[in-house]
Amino acid sequence: MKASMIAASIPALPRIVKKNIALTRSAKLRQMLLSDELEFLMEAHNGLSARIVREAGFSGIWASGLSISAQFGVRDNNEASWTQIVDMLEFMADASDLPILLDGDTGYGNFNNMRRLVRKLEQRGIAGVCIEDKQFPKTNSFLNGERQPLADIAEFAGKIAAGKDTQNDPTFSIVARVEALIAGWGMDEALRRAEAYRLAGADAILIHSKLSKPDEIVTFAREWAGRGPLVIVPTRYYSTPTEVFRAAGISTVIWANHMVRSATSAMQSVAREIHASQTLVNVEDRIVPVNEIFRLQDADEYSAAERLYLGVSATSRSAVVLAASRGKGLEAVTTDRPKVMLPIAGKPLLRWLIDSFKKENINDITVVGGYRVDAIDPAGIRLVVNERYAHTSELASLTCAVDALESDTVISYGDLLFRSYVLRDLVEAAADFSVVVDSSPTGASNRTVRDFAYCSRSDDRGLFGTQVLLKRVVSGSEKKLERPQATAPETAPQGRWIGMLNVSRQGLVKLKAVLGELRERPDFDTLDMPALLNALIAAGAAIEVVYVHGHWRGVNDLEDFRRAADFAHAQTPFGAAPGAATVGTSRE
Ligand code: SPV
Ligand code: MG
Repeated sequence: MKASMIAASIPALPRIVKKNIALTRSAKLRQMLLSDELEFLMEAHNGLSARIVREAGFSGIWASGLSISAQFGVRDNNEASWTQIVDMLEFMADASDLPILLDGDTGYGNFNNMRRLVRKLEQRGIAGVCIEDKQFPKTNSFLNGERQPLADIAEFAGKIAAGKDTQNDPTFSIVARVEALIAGWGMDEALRRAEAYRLAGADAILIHSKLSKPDEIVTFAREWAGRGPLVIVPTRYYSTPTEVFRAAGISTVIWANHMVRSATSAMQSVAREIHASQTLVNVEDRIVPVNEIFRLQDADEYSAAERLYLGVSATSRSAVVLAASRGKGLEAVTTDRPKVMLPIAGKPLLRWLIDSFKKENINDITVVGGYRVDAIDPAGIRLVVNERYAHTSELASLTCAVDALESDTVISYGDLLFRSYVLRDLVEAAADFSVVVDSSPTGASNRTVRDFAYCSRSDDRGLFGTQVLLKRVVSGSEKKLERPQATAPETAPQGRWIGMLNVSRQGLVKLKAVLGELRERPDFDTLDMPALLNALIAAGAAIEVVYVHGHWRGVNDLEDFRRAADFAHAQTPFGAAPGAATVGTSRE
């Protein structure tokens, strides 16, 4: 019977007209095959390319056998096992919610292998499989296609029927690929096979051609006369206007290998360039930044989940350490290093601070260096530089670090030593802003007095849980210049701000805004951390006070430096430091 006569006896195919309803992936692929519009499947070969295809706007993915083999570095001859292919499909299905049509070669064996394949594909959310009527193991159709033996029609029809009988989801699609034109068997054979496969239950026919013109495809489509959806792969007749496919009544076009080919040409030129020039500088601006890879991997979702399941204090904290200054009063010992690299009881001041952060599980640590930044040991930190350190103050340094911050953050002077609980109590404070204030008598445990803290209540150490707010901080230099305003509690301050501020993720938004406003001021380069705290308070921020009573040290002059060693020894485990005899001899 001629194909056109069969067509006349077949009722019109049902059309799924409703779009935008929540469909499974299989239903979406079936809808694409049956829709009146010309649809497109784009090749992908791994999770990353599947994500890129989705973001480009495609509605479905062709999991190309050629491309998946190629990205494994093997030939398109069933050298990769079918389970390796299915493993890759799992990554693709996870990375993209698009329907995926697997290029299932010959079904990887006989009807029985086909049944198992269909079960495994359904389990992994794959929308359909295309099988071709060649013999296992196959060879790519464009490699000596005419020499490749075709499958027996009845055997192949049985394989299709076995697949259809196996699928659980009625919308899972099996596309039968006719290789008769590739193998040089002619149009009649192609039509005969397509019809047999349709009758065996195939949901669509893929008619393949290796000519550079679409003639065979157009003829086939005319003879086929709408008996079922037709799928084509115009790799060879690529210059054909897409309108020709529409006019021919094609259902779906597969762009079959263009992701792996474009990736290959990009990789070849970048590899060549880096090899020849022995530098990255020529390619950096011509390839995606690493952050784009993070975005495609959905790194933000991981961070959000981390906050949810590990708790905000677990790994999502950052710290910024202001360490740009040489240290006034310490010139004699800082010719070759900044203050933070002064050795205290055998290790640099900065390392004491970093170790304290790490103990609190704060691992994302940015240190802002300036003076002799080359002498700062960068191990375990992100080092940024305030190039204008000689002419600027603390807020200019903070600005160098703050834009990159997104999680809860401790901002700290670089010259602090403290007992562990001081940092722990600070990060455990629930407020958006919290500061550590030392309520011990001014000057008692620190010779150099700087940031006076005026608070809503003085430290009543018997009253745990009472919230105390910071009202104003007056820094040493500021105190000389201006008196606390009339609204601030007069007379004695309630303590001293030790130089540590904790800011929540939400608080960070406000801090960035206030810092942005301060940057507009002509005197910005002279502003210090107390100026920021006062500006935050003026902008309505509630800054909670965490009182301590001693138990910390700042290093501001040679005498502080000398005494710091005693304090540090007292923080060292028993038996670990020979000089630990000073434990308990002072208030620290
Ligand atoms: C594939 O993409 O692996 C295909 C299409 O099967 S083709 O390479 O044109 O045969
Ligand atoms: Mg293939």
